[in-house]
Amino acid sequence: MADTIDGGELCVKTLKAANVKDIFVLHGGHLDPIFQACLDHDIRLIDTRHEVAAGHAADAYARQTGRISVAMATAGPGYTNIITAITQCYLDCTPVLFIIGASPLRDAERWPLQGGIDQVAMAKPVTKWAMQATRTELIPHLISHAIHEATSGQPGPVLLEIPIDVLFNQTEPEKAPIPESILPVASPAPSESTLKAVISALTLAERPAIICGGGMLYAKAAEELRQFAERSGIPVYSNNKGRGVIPTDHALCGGALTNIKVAEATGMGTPDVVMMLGARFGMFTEPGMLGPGRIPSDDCTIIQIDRSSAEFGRIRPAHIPVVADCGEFLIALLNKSTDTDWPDWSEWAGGVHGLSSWHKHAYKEVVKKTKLLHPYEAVQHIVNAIDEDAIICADGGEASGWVEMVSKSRNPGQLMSHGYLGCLGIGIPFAMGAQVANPDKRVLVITGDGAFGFNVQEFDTMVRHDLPVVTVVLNNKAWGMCVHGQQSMYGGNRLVVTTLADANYEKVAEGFGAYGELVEKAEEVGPAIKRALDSGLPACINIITDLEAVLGDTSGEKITQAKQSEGKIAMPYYDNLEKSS
Ligand SMILES: Cc1ncc(C[n+]2csc(CCOP(=O)(O)OP(=O)(O)O)c2C)c(N)n1
Repeated sequence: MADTIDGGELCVKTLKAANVKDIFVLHGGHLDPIFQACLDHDIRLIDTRHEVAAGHAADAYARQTGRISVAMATAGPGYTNIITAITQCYLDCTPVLFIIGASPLRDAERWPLQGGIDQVAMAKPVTKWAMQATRTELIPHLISHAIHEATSGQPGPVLLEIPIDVLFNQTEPEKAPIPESILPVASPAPSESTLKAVISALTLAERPAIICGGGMLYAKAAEELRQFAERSGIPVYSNNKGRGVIPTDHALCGGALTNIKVAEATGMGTPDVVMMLGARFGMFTEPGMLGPGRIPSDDCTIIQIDRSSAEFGRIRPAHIPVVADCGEFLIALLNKSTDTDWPDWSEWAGGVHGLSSWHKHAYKEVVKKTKLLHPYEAVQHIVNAIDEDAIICADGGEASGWVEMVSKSRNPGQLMSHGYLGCLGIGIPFAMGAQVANPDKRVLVITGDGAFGFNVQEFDTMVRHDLPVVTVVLNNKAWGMCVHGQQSMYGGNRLVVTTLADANYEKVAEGFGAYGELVEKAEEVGPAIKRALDSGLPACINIITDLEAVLGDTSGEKITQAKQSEGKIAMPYYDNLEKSS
């Protein structure tokens, strides 16, 4: 009989062709042929204690490496558990291949174990592409197609469901050719005329700005961006995903998008021409949780560079829409602008950078007034105790806000935080993915105590896989952002389902074999972080912080406005409602 190959081996050999080295999984017998083949083909399996953690870790791994990343979950509950992670990849445009087990094709409509649901249909609204493998020999083709879908155009998650009978089945190798390599699709570059229009619009500006988003993370063009910013003198803002494309202490770094509102409030004015590099308009630019008013203002000229035309005209008109990869665009722009005579914007750019650390002055006195440690001060001590290249994963309601404000970034991907899903629990899994992708870097999680609870079981994964991530809990014994929201909306005596227990989280971590410490005083934070890093183990530092400390952005101001105005109704997180007459 001729040699045969099973679906698992086909799967793994195809993933090798795409240079996949690590896969995040939680076991299910439906997928065993894949796991067995990984043993033979030198692919590392990082097995987690909850499927959502495998999915989030794969998400972080893709953000860190800029390459396709892979997560697997078994049929039925394994799949339903991982859907949150798929959804986050979808909203944040992360290229992850999810391979999902399924009950036998043969047993459709017979109520088989972990079956009876249309998994592909469930995936369609939250993936770029979702498909079922109906024949074993189709597996290599479907995987390479899936990877191209995930990584080309606007990146995003893809899902391949492989029913157990299709995976265990065997075929002759010549019926299922495996591609030699699966190379990234060439990225689109801008045309000459577009570049001319971009340069001309920028040179006419009085207060130009560049806004970077996730597109810059995958473009791997931080160096080109820095060169262009320095050559033109245009300051650079970025959202969470684009952070670090220019170092936070660079004289042209404007920091977070919310700083545009700070510039407006100080009378400095806001940008009149912005160049959006792989950044979208949406919750980070529109009125709502981040305060009233739009970023940038309505009369601003918008140059928008994105790999997908679907973003143009969404919410805001793009005056110069450019379908291009941000890296290709910046290279072409640098070449085209060697002789450009850029106006002198140094006063504006200096002001923009100066305001990026507004919080240092704003919180200097505030931190002295809380009875317990203020989270702003706690994060300052953490940041001062770690090396400049450490990766920080922020999680929690207000906790992540403090981290975004205080932490410094020298490189893209150095801070990973919440995106459009606003999903608590990402911190620890993100850190696991980042640590696997960067074995030589130190990785920390800074999280609220509420968010910490979602994936605390992953200390087991970190211990087993030697991932020395340091997790710091900012423990205010509450769902802090929710408490503060209820206080503003309903008054302090109307708190409901928003408080938490006084738990020894460091002891939970110790129970898994990790290093743990409890910290209550400011001066203890730095030394405790250093001891945790030196332990070489996964670690948990439980810092007691003051619930009285409220993050400036929390809806208070907006709610007060609504309360004072007849025609408005306040809602948390979104713009106020207009009362219907
Ligand atoms: C998975 C998920 N569940 C619920 C929420 C709603 N939510 C947003 S912020 C928040 C409180 C977070 O509390 P914690 O993590 O302790 O951070 P803190 O605000 O106290 O800093 C909650 C419950 C969410 N965003 N995600």
